Amino acid sequence: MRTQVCIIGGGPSGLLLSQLLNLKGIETVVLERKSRDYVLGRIRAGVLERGMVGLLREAGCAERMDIEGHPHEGCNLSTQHGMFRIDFKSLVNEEVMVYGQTEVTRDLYAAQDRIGATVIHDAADVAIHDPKSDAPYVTYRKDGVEHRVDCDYIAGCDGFHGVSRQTIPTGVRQEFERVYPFGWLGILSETAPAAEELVYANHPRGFALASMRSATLSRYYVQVPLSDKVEDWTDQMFWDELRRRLPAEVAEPMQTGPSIEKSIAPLRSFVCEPMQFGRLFLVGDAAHIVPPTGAKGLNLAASDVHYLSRALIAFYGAGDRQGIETYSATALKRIWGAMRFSWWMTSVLHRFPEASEFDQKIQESELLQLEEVESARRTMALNYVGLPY
Ligand code: RFL
Ligand code: PHB
Repeated sequence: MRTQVCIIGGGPSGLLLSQLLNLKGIETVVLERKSRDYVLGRIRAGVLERGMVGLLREAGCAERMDIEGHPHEGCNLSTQHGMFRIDFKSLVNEEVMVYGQTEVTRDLYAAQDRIGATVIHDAADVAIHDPKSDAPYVTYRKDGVEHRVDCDYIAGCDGFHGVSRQTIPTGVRQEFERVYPFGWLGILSETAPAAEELVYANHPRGFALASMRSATLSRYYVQVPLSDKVEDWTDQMFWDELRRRLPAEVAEPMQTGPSIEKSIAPLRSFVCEPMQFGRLFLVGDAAHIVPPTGAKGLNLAASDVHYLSRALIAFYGAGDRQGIETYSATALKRIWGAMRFSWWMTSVLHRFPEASEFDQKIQESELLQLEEVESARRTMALNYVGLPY
């Protein structure tokens, strides 16, 4: 088989890239290791930046998001002094869209089906060959049969555990990492959200977040030690702990019910540089991971797709190689901005086991500054709604 761009991974990065390229007449083949149902079963991000919302509209798959998504003009931070609001609208005249990653992915698959794009599921043993040559190709196995895809370019959209990043020789790639000494225990429940907007809580017992997917579906998280196992947490224990950490005005009226999903995610910051190697480009989680505190993971994947799709469209349309040659540097500049913000939000909102009393006072002072100083809130709002592309 021959195509112009072979895309490894059928998560949000791979599907969005495929959709944007196909709409400009560029041929793609998407190779996904898992089944479609498996990919759609993942519960992940819930907050979309303005840039991602714009890209989904451009990709022709925003119809349902525009009806069912919830624009939020602010969020709340809760500290030992009480709760205060970060008003995105008045601070930076922007908003974010609350619409789940699962729904985004579902809409992307539907859009790919509509235009007849090639998405191959259950593709095993995907391997990248000769990415530095002018004739790269990708091999995979499906139903016991070996296949080969010859292409011009390869987009590695295969997440943190994929093969694409590992294809870049260790002498070429440099990795930057911080692992945090805690995880997030998250649940999804068919209950009305506890508050109209998201509530991020810094509490002496640890961080908590009240988020949502819709008027009838809530998503909640609590910070837990890395040694905790999901089986150790009954629903009742989760609700009791969440209630302790959220401010009383949110916790008391909060509806509870059985969890329909429960999992623990570790928190890390990770960047791989460079994000290109010959004709291979890394996109999304394949190249970087952020802790979820700033709600940036999915949004960063979208900004990579923005830069790479523009670059490939300029190349195929006008023979312009500039965007292709500078993809890594352009994408990394914005990635490091979001890395800094996610690290900062994680640092001010969590309780770190090794924190000294001095560290604790500094954290309290930082939160007080956010509460009292408008320019501090503006900087946070600017980053939360997303830096411009
Ligand atoms: P994905 O979504 O991981 O998709 C990669 C796809 O590639 C496939 N794949 C392969 N295919 C072929 N061959 C191989 N060898 C392959 N290896 C892997 C995988 O099956 C998968 O379908 O990466 P992508 O598209 O870059 O999208 C990134 C986002 O998914 C990610 O940044 C966010 O979900 C991160 N994230 C969160 N982000 C937020 O903004 N807010 C959140 O609340 C949030 N919660 C989360 C998260 C990520 C989590 N992970 C990764 C465990 C919660 C969790 C649990
Ligand atoms: C979520 O709804 O899953 C969510 C929202 C905001 C975050 C992280 C996760 O910062």
